[in-house]
Amino acid sequence: MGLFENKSTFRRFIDSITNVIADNPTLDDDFFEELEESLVMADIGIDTAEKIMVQLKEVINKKYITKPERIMDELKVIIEGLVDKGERNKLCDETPLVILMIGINGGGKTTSIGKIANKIVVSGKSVMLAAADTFRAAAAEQLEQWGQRVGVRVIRHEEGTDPSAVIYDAIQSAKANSTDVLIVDTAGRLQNKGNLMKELEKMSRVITKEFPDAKRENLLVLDSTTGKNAISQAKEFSEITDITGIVLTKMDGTARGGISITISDEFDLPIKFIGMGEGMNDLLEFNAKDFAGGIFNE
Ligand SMILES: Nc1nc2c(ncn2[C@@H]2O[C@H](COP(=O)(O)OP(=O)(O)OP(=O)(O)O)[C@@H](O)[C@H]2O)c(=O)[nH]1
Ligand SMILES: [Mg+2]
Repeated sequence: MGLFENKSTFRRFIDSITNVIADNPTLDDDFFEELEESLVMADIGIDTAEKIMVQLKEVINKKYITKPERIMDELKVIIEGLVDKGERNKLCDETPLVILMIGINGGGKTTSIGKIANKIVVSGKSVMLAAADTFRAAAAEQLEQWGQRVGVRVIRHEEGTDPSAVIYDAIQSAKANSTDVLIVDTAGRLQNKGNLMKELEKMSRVITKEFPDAKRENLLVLDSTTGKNAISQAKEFSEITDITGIVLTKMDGTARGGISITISDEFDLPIKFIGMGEGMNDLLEFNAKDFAGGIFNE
C-alpha cells in the first residue's frame, strides 16, 4: 500500500498536476508555466520549484519526451533526488547517542520522542528520556506517560527549574547505566523567543561538555500542517543549532505535504522521520524512494 494512500497529504498536489496535464496536449510554454504554478501552490518553495522545472526540461530533452502524460514519472524521480540525502536520512546508529529534540510548541516533539524511543527499544538498545521542558509541569507528565508506555526511564525535575540541570542529571545517569540513547525533550515556548534560543544553545553546550564521547543528533520537529511557517522555523532554528535532521509531523492530517520537499532541498536538511498519526507506531523512518513513490500513489 502506498505511503500516503487514503490521505490528503499530496492529493491536492497530484490533482493539480493531473489537471495541468489534462489541459495541455503539448509540452509548450503554457504547460511549463502552469506546472510550475501548481508546484508553488502545493507549498513547494519558488527556488525548489524552479529547480524541479530545470531538471524536468533537461530530462524531457534528453529522452525526447513529447507527451505530458509522461511527466508524472519524471517528476517522481526528480523529487526523489531532491529529498534523498543518503545516509543522512538515517538516525545515527552509533552509541552512546544523545538526541536533542527541538521545535516550536505543539509541533509534536514529545509525541515523536515517545515514538522514536519505542523504535530504538524495539531495535534492542536502551533508552532514557530527559524532561528538559521544565516550562510546564504538564510537559514532564506527558513525557513520563510516554516513558511508561515504552518502558523507559524518564529523568525529571520540578517545574520551572533549569532545563540544563535536568540534562546534566540525565547525562550522569545515562553514563552510570551505560544507556545507549538519551533523548532530550525541550520546551517549544518560553517567555520570549530570544530566551528560548538562548536556553537551547545552553542545553546544547551542556551536552557537548558533559558527554563529549556521545554521538549527537539535533532533530528539528516541524508540523507539516503549518505549511510555509515550517520553512521559517527551519531557518531560525538552523541559525542557533547544527540541525542534523528533521522530524516532519502530522503528515497524516495535512494537504501541505509539498513542504517536505522544500525543507529538504532549500536547507539541505535530511528528513529522518515522518509522523503519520498520534499512536506509538505512527512514525515512519524516512526513505526517499518510498516517499516519492507514496506521493504518486504507488
Ligand atoms: N495527527 C497527528 N498528530 C500528531 C502527530 N504528532 C504529534 N501529534 C499531536 O500533536 C499534538 C502536539 O504534540 P506534542 O508532542 O505535545 O507537541 P510538542 O512539540 O511536544 O509541544 P510543546 O510541548 O507544547 O512544545 C498532540 O496532540 C499530538 O498527539 C502526527 O504525526 N500526526
Ligand atoms: Mg512537548
